[in-house]
Amino acid sequence: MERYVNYINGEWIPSESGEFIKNTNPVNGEVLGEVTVSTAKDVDRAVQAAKEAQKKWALVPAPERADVLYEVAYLLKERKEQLAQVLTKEMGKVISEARGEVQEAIDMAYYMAGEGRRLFGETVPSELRDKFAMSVRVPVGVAGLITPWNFPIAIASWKSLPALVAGNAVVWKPASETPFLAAEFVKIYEEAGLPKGLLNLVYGSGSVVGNAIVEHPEIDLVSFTGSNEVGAKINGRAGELLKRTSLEMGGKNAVTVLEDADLDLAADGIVWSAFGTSGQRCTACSRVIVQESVKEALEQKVLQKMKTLKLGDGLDESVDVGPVINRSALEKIHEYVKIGKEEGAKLLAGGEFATESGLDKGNFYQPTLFTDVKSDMRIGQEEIFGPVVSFIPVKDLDEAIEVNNSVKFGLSSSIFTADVNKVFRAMRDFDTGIVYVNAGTTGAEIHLPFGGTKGTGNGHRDSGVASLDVFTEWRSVYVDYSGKIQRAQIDNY
Ligand code: UN1
Repeated sequence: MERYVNYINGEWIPSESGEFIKNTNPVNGEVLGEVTVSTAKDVDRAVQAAKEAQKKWALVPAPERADVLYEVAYLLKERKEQLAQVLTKEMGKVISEARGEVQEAIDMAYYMAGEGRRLFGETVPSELRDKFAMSVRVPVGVAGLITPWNFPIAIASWKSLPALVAGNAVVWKPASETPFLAAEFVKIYEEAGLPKGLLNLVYGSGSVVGNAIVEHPEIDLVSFTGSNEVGAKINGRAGELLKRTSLEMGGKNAVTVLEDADLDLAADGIVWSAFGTSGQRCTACSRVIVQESVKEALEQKVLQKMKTLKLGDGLDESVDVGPVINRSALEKIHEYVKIGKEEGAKLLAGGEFATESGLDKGNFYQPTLFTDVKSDMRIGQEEIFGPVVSFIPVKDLDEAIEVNNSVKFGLSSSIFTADVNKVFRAMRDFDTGIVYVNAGTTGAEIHLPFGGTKGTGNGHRDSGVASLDVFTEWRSVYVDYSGKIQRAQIDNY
């Protein structure tokens, strides 16, 4: 049986706990292998290694640090298929999406390697004569990364690559559902020549390891993607400790469809962004805000397309929708379906576990469509993280904007319309961090900032150049070459 262990200071070693937990395939419950259960002591060892290594790494010129990232990119590219297979087996997303996700990591590696020759600061004029002013980026120190299972390599790449190119060291806790891919990613860094101690891997389910990362006095910042519940706890504790955090949490993303839209295009966008990855994306479309006059026509088109979706093992190239991650996710989704029915929403498709032969051993849920949902119903407000979409009828664009913005999250939204004026209204008035026009709510590209407003995040962004703001401190530097002590704000006025 495959065994995965911690990677601390360049060595693969089991946790001192001596415990292991099983890693299973969500398609059929097959045990894929087992993984060490780390402890707070492992985290401490990882932090000590990271701290030592970071001091030297910060002195390596950034273009030289970037050489390692280019190697990471080449190796990811070379192993794209192998990594995608691991991803599909332990997480369940279909193989084409798994390949796409590995591609995101490849793209991020090239992009952040390029940052080794930029990492731009600013030069600005000084208020005073014979004085030079600039701001430069400096590493923060040791970064604690806590990453989710739904995009186990893409999100890990969004965080680890900018952290490392900017001169930090990393202690990483991947989700316990996707431990193998994490180990494969770390092996790539190792082969790419990353000096030991700079990237340390610890595993844990439950809160012990996560807490140890948040609370460790020598972890300077925590970058987290995951549930709002956990994010809020991290925010609270890190706040007390005055520790930097970057939090990326839930979404309740909506596609708005106006009566002048191309309804076939909109239906394609809805089906892809609601049921792709079995709805388990932070960016998944969970609401369709539709103008009343085209509601029924759009429902029919979406229902038609839903009928063609094939559920099954994501390794089969013809499958469209894989399982959800585990039993408790499956039950949570079903619970929301019950809530939706009780609230008076009309169920047009799905609403049950998918138990046909071939699916009975896995965590499969039927793609589900509710209509006549009122925006204030729980299924119209809360994140379900599964293949369930709610149609909410509205009169016009004004009401659509109000409904779009009525949730506590603010990650992604989209509008389908042929009217350029309405496009610009939506771009301005949708209150999310990402807005799509004539496309679904998913599909962010790595060179743009990824993140959301309100309850989705705390103002930071993953990926894009904005991610460097998470992993660097700004240092303002003033060089006075006048030969005298000039008093700012006084001598020049
Ligand atoms: C996520 O769901 O947390 O934009 C990430 C997208 C993907 C990333 C999703 N590129 O849907």
